[in-house]
Amino acid sequence: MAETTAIPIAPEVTLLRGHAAPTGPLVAAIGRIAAQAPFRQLSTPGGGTMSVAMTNCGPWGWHSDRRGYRYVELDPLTGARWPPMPAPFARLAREAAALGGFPGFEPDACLVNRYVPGAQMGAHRDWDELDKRFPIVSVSIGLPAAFLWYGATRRGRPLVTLVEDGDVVVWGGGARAGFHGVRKLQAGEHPATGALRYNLTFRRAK
Ligand code: MD3
Ligand code: FE
Repeated sequence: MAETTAIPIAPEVTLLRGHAAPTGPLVAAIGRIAAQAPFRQLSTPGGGTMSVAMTNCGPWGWHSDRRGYRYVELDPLTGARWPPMPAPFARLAREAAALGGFPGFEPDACLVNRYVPGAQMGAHRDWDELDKRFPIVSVSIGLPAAFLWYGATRRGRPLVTLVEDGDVVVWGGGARAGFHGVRKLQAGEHPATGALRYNLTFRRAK
């Protein structure tokens, strides 16, 4: 693993620029995960459909439908367990968390997001996990995107950080409750992913 500069972008939010590069092996692993647990656009409790397509690997997978948001052990689409978390994914998450100031992180869920141009993620916080003392680790792959950090409230102007292929963001502690989102993806071409962006978010769900 290349050494990385840890850039604090807000209290307890650390950007590890390029820490997950090269991302080719991650893209290949995503392809194997999606062959077992296909990407799908989830419904929200409000009746909408998310523009980001999702799948999961690891013991627990994040799911949304008319009944709400929750972690499930079986993929509702196939009835099967989620594909196992590849060992290099778990190692990347653990090492990044430690660099971000959160040693001892062992994720049991990895949400895989797939963005096409025009897809976006509105301001929200990741709040379906049992123990909020664990951080979240996010890995950006492919086309660049604008991360939006709102902090304690979803009102007001967010801090905008451009994240690129291989960038890793770790947030925990007080920032664990922070509202965040992703601005609408712009069209482009990336050697690792073509016209797409992927994001891995590693969580401790249970
Ligand atoms: C830290 N995913 O799946 S990671 C999610 O890129 C989710 O797909 C996003 O939010 C994605 O729940 C982003 C989280 C994130 C977003 C913005 C930030 C972390 C941030 C801005 C500043 C610092
Ligand atoms: Fe989130």
